[in-house]
Amino acid sequence: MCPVSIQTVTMHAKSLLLLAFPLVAHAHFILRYPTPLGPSAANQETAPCGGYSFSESSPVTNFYVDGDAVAYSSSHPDVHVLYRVVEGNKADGNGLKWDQAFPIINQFGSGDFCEPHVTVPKSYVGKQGILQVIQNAVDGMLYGCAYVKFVSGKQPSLPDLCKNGTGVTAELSSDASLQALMGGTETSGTSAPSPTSSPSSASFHGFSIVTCIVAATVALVFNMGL
Ligand SMILES: [Cu+2]
Repeated sequence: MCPVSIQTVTMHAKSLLLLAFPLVAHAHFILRYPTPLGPSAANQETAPCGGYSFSESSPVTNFYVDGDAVAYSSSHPDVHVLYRVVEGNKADGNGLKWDQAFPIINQFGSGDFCEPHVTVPKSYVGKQGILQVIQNAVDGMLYGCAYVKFVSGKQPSLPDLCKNGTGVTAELSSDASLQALMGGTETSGTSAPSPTSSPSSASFHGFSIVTCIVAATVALVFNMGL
């Protein structure tokens, strides 16, 4: 349902390609806190940790189970986000028992975003594990992980990295694809319908939005006679 005719798009296919590249090759999101397994977003669509895995040299951050900060910088202005944790140093494989650490949110605006009240079951205290952030974004599922040591209590002073950019907001939401990763239901207590849409339908929907934006940009540029 793009507000631009197909002919306009095909006529300016070259311009379309030129404009599409910067949209594809962007930074997705960068986990800032807790310290991520790795700093690059280059392979961020690779599950479960954006192309990184635990090693002996992985940074370890204390994480307060009764409330701590998870901060990232995001290039997408409209994403759904799942926060979850698992004991141990592996984030993939069968039989992993993930615990959701915050209700699914819809985060708006691009830039820094911090959720300062991420909580973990008290049974994690004294253990080490992986905190995973998954964004369902316009270009698909994106993954970032941090290796953490779970400690009791609440974060006494939020890190400087915990900040929100201008106009960056969030609200509680739901997302069938993300909920499916947790077995189809949210653990926040709110009733959620069982997931009926596959993860790929979200990607296709997203892709058509990108296509529309590019097409609209092309139309605008040519209407202005540039
Ligand atoms: Cu992206």
